[in-house]
Amino acid sequence: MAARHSSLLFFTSVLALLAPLLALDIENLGRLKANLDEIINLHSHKLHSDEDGKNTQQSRASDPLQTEHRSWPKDCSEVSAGSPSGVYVIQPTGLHPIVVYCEMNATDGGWTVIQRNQQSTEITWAESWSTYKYGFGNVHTEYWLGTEYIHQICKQKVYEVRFVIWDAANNTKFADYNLFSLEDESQGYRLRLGTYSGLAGDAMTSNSASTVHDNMKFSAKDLDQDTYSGNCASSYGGGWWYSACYSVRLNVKGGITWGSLCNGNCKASAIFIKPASYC
Ligand SMILES: [Ca+2]
Repeated sequence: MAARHSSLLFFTSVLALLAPLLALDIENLGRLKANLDEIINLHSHKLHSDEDGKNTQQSRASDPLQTEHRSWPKDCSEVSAGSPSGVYVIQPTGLHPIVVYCEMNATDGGWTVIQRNQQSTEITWAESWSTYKYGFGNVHTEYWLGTEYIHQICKQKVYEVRFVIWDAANNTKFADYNLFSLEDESQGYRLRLGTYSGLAGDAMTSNSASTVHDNMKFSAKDLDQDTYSGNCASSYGGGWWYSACYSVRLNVKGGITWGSLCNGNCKASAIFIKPASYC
């Protein structure tokens, strides 16, 4: 008991010493307004590492970051079952560690939350291409994880997506697509969706070419890649996979729209992804 206590004590001091290094290594910590002490898998991860004994301490001292990010989950589906929803560090292949909100309660859990918004948000969402690329907002409330990070996560495996829409009466509706991927930046982060199921309506693959989102490139106010003569992102606010212009608009301050389910008066939205269950 005493040994365990001193080990914990030792560990707490190592954590304090390493905190600034870890903070630097987590690429989007500041951008998403997360604090180290609220990251659920930071503490447990470190305690676990410490059980390896003094050799761990040695290697951590010489190369702490190398030791630390060996075993971060690649997305929230790798967070151990039964863990609570909240802020976690993940490390998609080839990237630095990043913080993200993991939704562990909804159907089967293990969802990586790439977007969350609500009607009363204080975020304007009218950000530049580069701000969308690396994410912004607040991981606890409304945020965009980052178009590049989303692309990198989805490169790892075959992913599915769940759009969660709280309609005008605050009922929760889902739109699931059994495939979800973004092409790389040179291809404009073009969106690729699979087959729809759900009760929210198949608004992303609307049958009108002027309002469809599937197969569209991403546009921001300073990078117009839509199919409209004007600039949808400038006219309508946030960055999105605009055509000319939209049937779905989730990255916006007020006016959240999902097809005809809630046209400008949705209460909130979230976008969840995880590896497709049939893979
Ligand atoms: Ca245009």
